[in-house]
Amino acid sequence: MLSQVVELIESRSDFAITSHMRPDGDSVGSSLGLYWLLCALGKEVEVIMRDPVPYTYQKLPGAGRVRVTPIVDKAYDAVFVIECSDLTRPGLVNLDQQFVVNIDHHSTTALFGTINWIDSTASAVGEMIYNLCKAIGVRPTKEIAECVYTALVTDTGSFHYSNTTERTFKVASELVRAGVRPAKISQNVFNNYPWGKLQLLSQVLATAKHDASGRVAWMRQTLDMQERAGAADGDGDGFVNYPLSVGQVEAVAFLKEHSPGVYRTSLRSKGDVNVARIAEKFGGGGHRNAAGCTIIGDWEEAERTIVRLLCDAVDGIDPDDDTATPLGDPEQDAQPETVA
Ligand SMILES: [Mn+2]
Repeated sequence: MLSQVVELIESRSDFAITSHMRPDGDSVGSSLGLYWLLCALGKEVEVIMRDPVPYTYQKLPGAGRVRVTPIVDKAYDAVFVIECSDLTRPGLVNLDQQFVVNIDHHSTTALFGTINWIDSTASAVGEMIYNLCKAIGVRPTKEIAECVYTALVTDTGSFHYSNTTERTFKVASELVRAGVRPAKISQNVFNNYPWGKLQLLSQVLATAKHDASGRVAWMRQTLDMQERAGAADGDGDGFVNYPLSVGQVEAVAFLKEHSPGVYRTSLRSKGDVNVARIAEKFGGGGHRNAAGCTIIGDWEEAERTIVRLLCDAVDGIDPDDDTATPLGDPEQDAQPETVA
């Protein structure tokens, strides 16, 4: 919990911060926000990640200082693990030999840390980092504020998603007071795509389909499309939201070919339609309106299975009432996509 994190930071001096593979706005923003907070306290600290900071977040203060490494190669007083459902998600060898502090806002996270600070009411881990600032008595610097604001604005879909609360706006307002220029952050994050991403989007959108009712939509991305577009691995992130912009559509699946026969699947929904329940059937997880899982098998079969479950979900049928066995092996190789 928070008080344990405060006590740990006050009593120790040499820290590392890490987050999940293929980091997103919340993981990069929160990691760097915590980095600048610990710097402000005069601590030794570095951010270590298995994957590089995506192009979209490279303008964040401190992004250039992130050390990309597949292994934890020294002993720290503690390692903060941000936004991870379990200790394998950072993809770092020897992480299990460190004193681990687990900080997350997903209620489904495993309690893998020596200290676990989980707040499922926070819209983003960024909001928790802001609370940590307050608790430890550090005024948010411009660097902290820009990083934390980026976490907030990405994880709430620009304050569109249902995780956006009064508290989110209050924190955002205080971050603006601390020096954040929202238009500048939005420009850097949302109007800063590489050309390849646009080309990839045009190919992916061309595959979009919907069921007879128009309430369920799905689309796919193949490795071949990615190569033709000259797109990077994370360039398909966020595409799942496009079909949801259609008024009638209540649930969306986006199947992204990760390697032959392995599909990273993002699920989104509106209102009461619970896609986390579906993701869990494949060993994934997430929130009611945003979840993810990995499906292993044949394209057509994978699509059919997930579409049927989504159709059931919009009709109010519980996925566990269904006797059909889903594709994929939840015990093997499946891990949640990172979701807001
Ligand atoms: Mn998050």
